[in-house]
Amino acid sequence: MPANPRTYRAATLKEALTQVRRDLGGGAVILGTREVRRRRFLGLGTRELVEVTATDNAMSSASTNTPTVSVPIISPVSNFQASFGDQLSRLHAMVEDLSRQGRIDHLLPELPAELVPTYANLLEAEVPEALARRLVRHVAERLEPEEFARPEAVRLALCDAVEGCVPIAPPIAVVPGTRRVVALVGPTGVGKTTTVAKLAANFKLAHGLRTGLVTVDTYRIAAVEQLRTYAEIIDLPLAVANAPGEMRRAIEELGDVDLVLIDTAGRSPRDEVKIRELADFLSAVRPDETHLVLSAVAGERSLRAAVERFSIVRADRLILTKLDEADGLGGVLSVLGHADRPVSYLTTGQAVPDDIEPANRARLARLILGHEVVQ
Ligand SMILES: Nc1nc2c(ncn2[C@@H]2O[C@H](COP(=O)(O)OP(=O)(O)OP(=O)(O)O)[C@@H](O)[C@H]2O)c(=O)[nH]1
Ligand SMILES: [Mg+2]
Repeated sequence: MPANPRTYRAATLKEALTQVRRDLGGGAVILGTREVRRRRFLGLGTRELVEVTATDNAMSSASTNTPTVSVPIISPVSNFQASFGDQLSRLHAMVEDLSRQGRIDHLLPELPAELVPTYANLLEAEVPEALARRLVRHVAERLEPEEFARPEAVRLALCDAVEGCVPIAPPIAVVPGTRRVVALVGPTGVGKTTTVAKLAANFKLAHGLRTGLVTVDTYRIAAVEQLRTYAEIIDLPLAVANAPGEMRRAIEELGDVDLVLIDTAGRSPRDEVKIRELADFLSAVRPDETHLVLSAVAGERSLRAAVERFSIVRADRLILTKLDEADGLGGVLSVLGHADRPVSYLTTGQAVPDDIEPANRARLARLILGHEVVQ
């Protein structure tokens, strides 16, 4: 007689069955499967999980060295279960296969079983394997073994591990009477101009600082007009530079300002020539700070490429935009760990000037882990 049914949740049936196998051994009997929705572990929104209810089968568990997972579905057959029938059979075969090869028990030899779901969740959120292992190992080292089964303790320790991977820069430090020059650079459409407008509005309206704008975005039709519209609404001086040799003049044109924000044309990370051209514009004025603007919606590979290619312009900080739109931040986390540049601001929507905040380590870690949502 099956006893003590237990529930296992995972992103895929295969992962859930792996958990069942680890926990209950080869004689496990699957009592039922269903789909459940749960708030995303990393990022926003919800995701579908597969929940498997299983029990150990005393009849078969101790009897054999050939591990098998039997999958009789004895709960009422729903459409879901029916549609999964085939898949279950295939997975049954796959699990048997893996067991025969002795691989399941060695998939994660160094991880305590209770932390395997945490590891699986990180992988599912597209955190690269090596980083996911590092984070879970950190959790394992931080906690006493008896705490592994306490979700809140695991959550806090994981947050702590993630915080260690997100370097933070202070907000732009403007000293009234001293001109600070700050440039924003980055791939196309990531939100540079909108972020310049948000920063300008906040520094001028909230802090009363004299702020001016320079645009070197003379490539895209209406790009200058976009910034000019913001400049008019916020009532700021705006100067345009069409060539590197015009940069100094453009800044002087703004008059006596405490903060110069330079908006630049979006560049494809693949277009090295244009990025070099941008570097020429900036080296003509040597900004005090250059922030590389990255969209949290972008995948890990393109984020990495942007960080790498824009190193020519000597960006020393990162601004993460569109956190409100991102579906999972595993890629962002991975890139931040390698970017060697701290994050200065986060932007969380299209509204100027509201949807921007100085980066905060704990907040960013919680957002990345889905412990907190934007706004
Ligand atoms: N959801 C969301 N949208 C944003 C955010 N920041 C900017 N946007 C939107 O992204 C789009 C592009 O913004 P821009 O500021 O024009 O981007 P850009 O980097 O200046 O673009 P290029 O100059 O063409 O390279 C606009 O529709 C913005 O409203 C954000 O934090 N969240
Ligand atoms: Mg722009």
